[in-house]
Amino acid sequence: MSTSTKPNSLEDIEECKLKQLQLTLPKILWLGSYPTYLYQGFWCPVLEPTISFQTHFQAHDSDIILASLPKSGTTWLKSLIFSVVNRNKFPDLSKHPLHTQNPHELVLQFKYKLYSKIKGCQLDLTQLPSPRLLATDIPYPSLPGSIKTSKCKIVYVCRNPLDTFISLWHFNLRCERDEIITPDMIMKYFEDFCKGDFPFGSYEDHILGYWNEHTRNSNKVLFLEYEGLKTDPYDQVKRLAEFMGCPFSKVEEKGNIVEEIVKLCSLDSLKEKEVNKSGKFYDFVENNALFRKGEVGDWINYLNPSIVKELLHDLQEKLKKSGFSFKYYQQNF
Ligand code: PAP
Repeated sequence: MSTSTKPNSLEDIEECKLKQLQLTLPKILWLGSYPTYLYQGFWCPVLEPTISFQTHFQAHDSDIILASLPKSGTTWLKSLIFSVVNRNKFPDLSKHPLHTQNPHELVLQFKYKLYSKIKGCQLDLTQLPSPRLLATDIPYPSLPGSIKTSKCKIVYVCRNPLDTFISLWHFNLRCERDEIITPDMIMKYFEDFCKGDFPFGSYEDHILGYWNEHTRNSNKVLFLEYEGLKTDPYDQVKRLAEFMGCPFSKVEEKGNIVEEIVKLCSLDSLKEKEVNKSGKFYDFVENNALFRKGEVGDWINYLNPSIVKELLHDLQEKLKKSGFSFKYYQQNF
C-alpha cells in the first residue's frame, strides 16, 4: 500500500473498514436508487450512521427511545412523546414548540442528525435536555448494547403492513431522487416488501424483535399500534405517559390536558402549521410529505385484495407462528 493510500487517522481506518464491509454485504438498490445493505440480518439504507450509532452511543437511564419502522407513526409519536414529557415546561399550549417546529426537530433520529456524516447533521448529544428523547428505526437485536442494558425506555409503534407499505410508497414518490419511480411500479415493490426487502426490515422481523422484548419485559418496551392510537387516542396516550414515568394526575385528567395534547398532535392540527406546510427539515423531502391521509385501510385504494392475500401469506404466517397478532387491525380480505 502506498503512503498516500495508507489510513492515518481513526476516521480513515473506520472509513476503510466500512468500504471493505460494503463490498462483502449483499446489496440492493432500494426503489432503484438507495444502496441498501443486508447488515446483521436487516436491510440497512444508512450503514455508516448505523455502525457509528452502534459503536459510540451510550444510553442514559433516563433516555426515552422511540423505535419504529418507517411510516408506522413515527412523526405522530414524536409529537406525542415530546408533548407528554414536556407538558409542565409548556403549560400554555398556544405557545407550544409544535406550532413552529416539525416533530422530527424535537425528537431527533439517530441516522440523520446524530450519527450522520453529512455536514451540519451532527449534533452534540450532551446538549440535549434530560430526559433525552431520541428515535431509531433499527431492529431490536441490533440496538447498541447500552440501550438494552441501561434502564432507558423504548416506545415501539407498529402499523399494519399494507398501510405501512402504501405510506412509504407515496413518500418515495415525493422524495428527490435521481431515479424516477412511477405509480405503475407499485406491484413490483409490493412483491419485494412481502419478500422482506424493506428499509430496516423485513417488516415481520422488525415487529417480532420488539414484540418479543415487550413480552419479556413490558417495563422496558412499550408496544403501541398506530391503529390503536386512531381508535382510542386518550387511553393510549395515558398508557404512554405511565410507561414513560410521568402519568397524568387526576387533576390533569379533569383539566382535559390529555384531550388537548391529543388534539395538538393530531394530523389535522400538525398539517396546518406553516412549518409543516412549507418547511424542509430533511434535505431530501419537504415536511408536508410527512403528513398525508393518516387513514387505516387506505391500501385498498392501491392494491388488489386477492393478490395481496396471496403475496402476504408468508409474512402473516410468520407473525402468527410467533404468537403475534394485531390487537386493533382486522385484515379485511
Ligand atoms: P417517517 O417514518 O418518515 O417518520 P411516519 O411518521 O412514521 O413517517 O409515517 C407517516 C404516516 O403517518 C403518514 O401516513 P399516510 O401516508 O398513510 O397518510 C402520515 O400521514 C401519518 N401521520 C403523520 N402525522 C400523523 C399524526 N399526527 N396523526 C396520525 N397520522 C399521522
